[in-house]
Amino acid sequence: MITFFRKNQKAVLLTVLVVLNLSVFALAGEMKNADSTKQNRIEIRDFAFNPKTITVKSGQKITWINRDEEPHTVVSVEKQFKKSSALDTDQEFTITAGVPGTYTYFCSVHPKMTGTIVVEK
Ligand SMILES: [Cu+2]
Repeated sequence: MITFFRKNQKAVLLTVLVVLNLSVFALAGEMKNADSTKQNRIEIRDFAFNPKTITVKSGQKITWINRDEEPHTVVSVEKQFKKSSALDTDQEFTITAGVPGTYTYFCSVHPKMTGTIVVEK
């Protein structure tokens, strides 16, 4: 029995390596999938939009979430999208990116808070 294992040690090792490799590929595939369906999320934290600038494709959704204890809003400077209501803690606001271009926005409660959305085709 021991001899059998010794003889087959290489084969077992190879099998383990192949299985590990497959899992790595599966993981990479999943990560790729996650990327193609990635959500464009902007966190509002410490009186700032994070990321401050985001690039999305036209038709994609963009979601803000307020992580502060203060209410914040999301208002397009040039009214390129509907403005949000005052977002409470952990409340979200979602828009769909429209025509390509650069949209700037701010928080109407704290106008120094600004952000930019770059919409690509
Ligand atoms: Cu604010």
